[in-house]
Amino acid sequence: MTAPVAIIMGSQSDWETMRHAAETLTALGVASEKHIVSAHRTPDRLFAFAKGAKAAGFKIIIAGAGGAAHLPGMTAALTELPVFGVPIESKALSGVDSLYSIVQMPAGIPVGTLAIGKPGAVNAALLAASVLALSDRALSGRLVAWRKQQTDAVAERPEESA
Ligand code: RP5
Repeated sequence: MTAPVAIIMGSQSDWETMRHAAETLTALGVASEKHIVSAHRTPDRLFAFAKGAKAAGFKIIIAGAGGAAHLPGMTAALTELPVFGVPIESKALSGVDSLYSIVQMPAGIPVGTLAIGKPGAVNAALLAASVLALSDRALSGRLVAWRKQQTDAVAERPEESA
């Protein structure tokens, strides 16, 4: 059976960020498939992947890319599946270039854009899990438990150093 979530990224160098999406999904018991799909370097692979994603059984695509980050938008143009974009923190412009490239989609082709870097990767996974949980009661329960654990881990007062 195909995993419900596909995590795609423009380069091997994006994995250090995108692994946080994969790890968060794993913690929630959601399977994911990971692929390197570059809009610039492997455009044919992008077309084949995005065109076939729905028929392959994926429900949600998380796409991470940096710099002139066309991957999430191009993917969204080629599939009706929900696409969540994660702007990778680039060296030259700290990911602002990635963010602007992903977030400012013209009306008609949506990309749900998350924060730059690791927070965006984690939140893309949580958002994907929330959508899947609408039709998966067990996952919904795991999501509630995950949030409770996060809440319980917050101390009431800061530890003061001696
Ligand atoms: C983008 O170019 C990738 O998503 C990556 O964030 C960026 C740099 O890629 P590498 O030069 O590290 O392969 O397409």
